[in-house]
Amino acid sequence: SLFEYAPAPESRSVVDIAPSYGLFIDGEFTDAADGKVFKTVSPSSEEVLSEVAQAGAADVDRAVKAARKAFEKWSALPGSERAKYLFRIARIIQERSRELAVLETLDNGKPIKETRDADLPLVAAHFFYYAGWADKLDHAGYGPNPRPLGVAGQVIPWNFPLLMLAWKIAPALATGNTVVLKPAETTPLSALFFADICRQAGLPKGVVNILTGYGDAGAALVEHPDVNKVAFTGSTAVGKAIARSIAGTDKKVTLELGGKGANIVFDDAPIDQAVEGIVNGIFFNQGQVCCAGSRLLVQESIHDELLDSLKRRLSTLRLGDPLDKNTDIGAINSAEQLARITALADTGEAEGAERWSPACELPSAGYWFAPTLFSNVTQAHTVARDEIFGPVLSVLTFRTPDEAVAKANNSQYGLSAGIWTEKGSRILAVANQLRAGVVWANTFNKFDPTSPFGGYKESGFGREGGRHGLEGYLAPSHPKGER
Ligand code: TXE
Repeated sequence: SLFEYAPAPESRSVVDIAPSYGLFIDGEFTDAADGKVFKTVSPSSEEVLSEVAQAGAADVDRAVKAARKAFEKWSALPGSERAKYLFRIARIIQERSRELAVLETLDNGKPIKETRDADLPLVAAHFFYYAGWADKLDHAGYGPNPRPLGVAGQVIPWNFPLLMLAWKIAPALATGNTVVLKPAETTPLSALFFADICRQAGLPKGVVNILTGYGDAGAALVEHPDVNKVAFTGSTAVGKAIARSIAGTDKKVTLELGGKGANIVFDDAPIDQAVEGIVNGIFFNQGQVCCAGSRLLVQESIHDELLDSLKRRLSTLRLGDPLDKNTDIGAINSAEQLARITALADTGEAEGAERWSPACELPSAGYWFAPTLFSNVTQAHTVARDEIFGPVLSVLTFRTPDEAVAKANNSQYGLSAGIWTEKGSRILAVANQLRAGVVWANTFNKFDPTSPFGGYKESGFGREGGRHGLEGYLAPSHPKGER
């Protein structure tokens, strides 16, 4: 009947995954110079999906050379020509979005509902948005000849593989830079499919190069002397190491690192709406989100009521096969990440917080972690301080707006925050006092290519997205606009 909604699982046969892939250098797929390969597995089943080439320093050098060579012609193209390629890429992404969504879900473990409705539409939107900028840079206050930097070395994480690629590649190409990008070792496949899309779009050879591999390849890339711009998203530890390694060079750098976002719920908040926002804030992508609302700050007077509603809502979440369209909670991306989450969550109990999870059965194969809530958390607890990067929410209380602000800001990070209240004046007052790159009001995890994103403190620096995202890829214009 019309009232029964039970969509079938998405079929994995919509995507054709080859048994092996090479590196994408100068428009061709090629083996690593030393012939090394590694396997990528599906975190929900531990099935080997494919074997991909493992880049080393020699491959990095080859890719940077290809990007340097391509830069001359690419940067000399009129913006309107570069726009055409970006629009073409955006449209192919839309046309192939079902295939890409299934691929991303298989390689990453996140629910198809998310790849289909969030990741893929945002990926296409990013390319459309920056395509729109490519021919308008001359008129946007960047001087008559806005200059690209050269070769961009980009290193991305595994939590939003294709979206992070879009955040990095779209503004780089729009501004006339060329790219060498290294995806994370646990999620190489969508970047390789993107390489194929570049070929399909007829993008000139060498403008985009994709190097699959580990951290050593990432380090060789950012340290390469012919790389002019470094863009990194990942852990704070690696971000700091990168900043140190390029100190003293003239490379331009943007770092997008960890977070410990506070979701602040005032006593006048619409509770049901807030519960949805809290759930979305921490359980979207299994909490493996840099701007996750991993700290819930709730006004004391509504603590019990809110916690009851939250527990009821968590009990309805469905965990399991990420290709099932009904699934809310998918797999954790890797065994390493699962071990990290487990260890951090265990400190919660050991340090005296109260742990709760809804009844749910974890599949026997793959990497899984049940949605977890810690109450009676104090600011000293590890679960209130460290980024867990998993489906774990820590609940703290406050009495006054000032106390809420103080607690929200009591973090080494400053990436995101949320405010839930009916009072517009309070939204403005509190938002202005929060040291967070993005503050959402009565919503959470809302993204748009037109909005800049980035952090304060140890969450990194520079902004991606929006007009601000262009600045990270342009040289300061010459006083008289001379080149
Ligand atoms: O990150 P890494 P990991 C946080 C999150 C998570 C923790 C560890 O808390 O639990 O980091 O995750 C490449 N030079 N975030 O170990 O190592 C690596 O190959 C250059 C938050 O996966 O930072 C991958 O491509 N590159 C975050 C990318 O860096 C290096 C997203 C990220 O991996 C490198 C991911 C090196 N020395 C993790 N070492 C966010 N901000 O969203 C590794 N890499």
